[in-house]
Amino acid sequence: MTKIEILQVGPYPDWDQGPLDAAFTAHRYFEAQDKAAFLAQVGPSVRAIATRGELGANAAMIAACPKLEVISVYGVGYDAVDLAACRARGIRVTNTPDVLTGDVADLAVAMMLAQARGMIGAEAWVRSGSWAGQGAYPLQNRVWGKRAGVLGLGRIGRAVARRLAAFDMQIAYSSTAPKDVPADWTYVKDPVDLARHSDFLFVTLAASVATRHIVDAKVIAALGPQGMVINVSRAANLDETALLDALESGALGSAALDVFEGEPALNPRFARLPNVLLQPHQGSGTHETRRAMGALLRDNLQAHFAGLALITPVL
Ligand code: 8YV
Repeated sequence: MTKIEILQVGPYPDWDQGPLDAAFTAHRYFEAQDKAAFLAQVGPSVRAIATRGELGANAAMIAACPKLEVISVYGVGYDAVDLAACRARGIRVTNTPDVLTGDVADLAVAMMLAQARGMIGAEAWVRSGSWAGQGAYPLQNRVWGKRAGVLGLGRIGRAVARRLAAFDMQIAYSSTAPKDVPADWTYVKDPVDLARHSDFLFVTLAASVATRHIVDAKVIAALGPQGMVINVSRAANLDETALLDALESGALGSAALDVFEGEPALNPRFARLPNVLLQPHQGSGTHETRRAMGALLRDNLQAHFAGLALITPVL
């Protein structure tokens, strides 16, 4: 039987690539030198796109595939998929929610702890012999009992807040409307007010045009010289230039970031800052979660081509 042809936007681990290749003819966009020529060549026979959260599928890619029926995203975020183009042509879109929630929340909390307690510098202190040579590591900052603000109380924001509650932190959150939450979590609609009432501000919003730069210079100023921002969502939710300015001047205490504009290339200003913790977009990056994401990506494709309901539909 002829296999259905798909466009594969980015690489997957071997354990996903095998089953994907067994089920479909996957045209590897990421390996093509001349992307436009490759799209012109394979696009006409492509019926599905398999992509990754940060890569998505843009208008040109979608337009190059006139028989496209479905886009399956390996990731919860689908902000890089041109949804308007999909809606206009009735193209279905799926993502991988839920399976990655716990890991992204774990990393967000780990980043807060590592940065507040200076663990990266402390490890280097021990490893380099400075502990023995120069003495005790400088004192760091307490986490437990402090004020946490969670900007965006979706699946991941809620999982972060639940973890923070176990650190006896005071939880406030911002979302479009109050949610059904434990009685001691405070709803603060305005992000500037939320930042003003936070020592640690977690950015856990699904990115969209509406949330672009929601963490702007005003929010950053409200968080202040003792505050820390932790971003595990998308770089676009945060005004990176305003963030860098504030980190350099000391107007913001520190930041712990898993996502960057133009990643994996970073603004070189980040590397010069002592008050940032930088992570390589690895919120969902555990063996367990990536396996579950790969399986869900394929299951959505299989369901579509079997005429069954999509498991985790976006559109
Ligand atoms: C990436 C993510 O998809 O879930 C998301 O939206 O950004 C991540 O899980 C991951 O880097 C795999 O591409």
